[in-house]
Amino acid sequence: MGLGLLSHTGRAAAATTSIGDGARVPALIIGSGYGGSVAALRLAQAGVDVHMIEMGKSWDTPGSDGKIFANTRTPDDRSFWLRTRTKQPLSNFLGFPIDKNVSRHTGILDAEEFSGITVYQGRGVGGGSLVNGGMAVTPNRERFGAILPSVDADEMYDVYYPRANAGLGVNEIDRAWFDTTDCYQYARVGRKHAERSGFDFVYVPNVYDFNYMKQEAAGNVPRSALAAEILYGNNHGKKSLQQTYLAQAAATGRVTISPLHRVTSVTPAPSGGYTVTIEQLNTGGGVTATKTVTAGKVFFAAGSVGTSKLLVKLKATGALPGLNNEVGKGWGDNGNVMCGRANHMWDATGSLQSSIPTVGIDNWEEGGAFAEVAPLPTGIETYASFYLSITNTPHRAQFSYNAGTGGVDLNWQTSWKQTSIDMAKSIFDKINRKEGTIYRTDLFGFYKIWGDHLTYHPLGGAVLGKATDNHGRLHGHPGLYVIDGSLIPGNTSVNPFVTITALAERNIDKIIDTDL
Ligand code: FAE
Repeated sequence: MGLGLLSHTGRAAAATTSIGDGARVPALIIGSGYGGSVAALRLAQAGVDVHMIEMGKSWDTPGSDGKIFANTRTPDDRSFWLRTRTKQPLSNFLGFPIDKNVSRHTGILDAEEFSGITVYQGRGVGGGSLVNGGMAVTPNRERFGAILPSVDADEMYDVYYPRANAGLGVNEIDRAWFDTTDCYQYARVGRKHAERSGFDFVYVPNVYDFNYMKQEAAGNVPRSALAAEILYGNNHGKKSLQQTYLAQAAATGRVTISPLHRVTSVTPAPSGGYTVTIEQLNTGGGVTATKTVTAGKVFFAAGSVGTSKLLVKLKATGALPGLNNEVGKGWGDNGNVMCGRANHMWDATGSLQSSIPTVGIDNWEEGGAFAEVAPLPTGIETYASFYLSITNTPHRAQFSYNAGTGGVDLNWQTSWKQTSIDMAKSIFDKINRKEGTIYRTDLFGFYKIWGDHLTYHPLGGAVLGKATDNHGRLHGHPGLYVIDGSLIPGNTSVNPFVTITALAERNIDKIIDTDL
């Protein structure tokens, strides 16, 4: 495709394989999201052969409709991880439930349920980058000390945030186009209301290629952001990790990936290194083989929930007895809470909405909330403004092993979301007063205002400087590292993936310098 634009035909072919039983690898990475992809690329560039184990699919083959990914209006078996009924984050529309039956498949979005909270996560080569909104936010420097107090902020802002933004292919929307295009009318209404109430309104960079989006709007290329694609993948335009870090990693010739393989155990090997137990899955979720591999070094990059669950279980069952008591602690939801507002008829938000959010309302200092103006790409005029707020919640939960079920529980409490709701209300109560508008009550159930049952941003569980040293080396077991969102203690004040990527860049630099 010309113009340097992205389409699935330009998707980088990651070197996928099926790891052999009994294989020996110098470095094994569990998971292929942000942390895992950074580690894979930098280790490979340093001359280390890397094998990545990813429980989800490789997402490189079109389905019967000719597309790799389904859109948000017509979810199908590609959309959810091993469910027979969809569990859409917005469960209702005009009060009516919109979930539907699908066949059980290793689909792209996992709605993982713990008591009190549903945690949404991406499944597949590329992890969360497959399903997320692409909002690429570097937190305000003044707030960084509260996020990761033990990390040198100068180094992060001078070296690692710029490196992460470059590696991720972050770009900014053309403001003149934003001001005129139909597909951001909803965001302009959000801007007008925020500014009339005196809030700081910010433009947020993204990894979606805005030049491609302009071409979509002009009718020159197949639509993706303008065809309601986001939560279940983008067929075009989005620079997810397969097009960025993983494409570069594949180009080194040193990185192979085993999709549909799930790590279940890591334990010290008698001959040095670690014995890793891996289940191979079919697309129905069944286990077709169990393999044992030996790895010199193991990087936990299974995401905050995946890494925490593994470490907590491995400590409790004695597979990794040296792990300390910080493992499983410090987990947070980044204060996520959703809501909608009902606008007046003169504030139509448009029937064509880009699924890629690109603006936000910043009331962090005064009210503890940063709200992204999110799309509702239903294809019809809804007169609704929709928001995902990130709030300064103090609540942190802990994972623990449940010997009865053999699973790992999380002690999150539903009532903890009230703090986040109060912080979000610091923005939306004021806007509603000013505009003479009300909250929508039909998006999360029958007469329910707040989407307070979920998070898109799980963080923590193996916190930097607690479960690990200041660079992600797990205490008690040399050669084991954590390199994903579980290092971050529950909150980043903004959307998290740029910080996860930058921190991974910082840590792998140190590890390559000193441990290899
Ligand atoms: P992650 O990307 O989750 O990767 C972990 C990988 O490990 C996954 O591919 C798993 O399938 C795999 N895995 C787990 N357990 C195992 C196992 N036992 N064996 C093998 N593989 C395993 O981790 N963030 C932003 O900054 N901006 C946004 O706009 C944004 N929007 C979002 C929208 C949605 C709907 C969701 C769900 C998330 C969004 N996020 C956003 C959050 C972001 O995607 C998330 O913080 C990162 O993906 C986390 O990166 P990690 O590397 O920690």
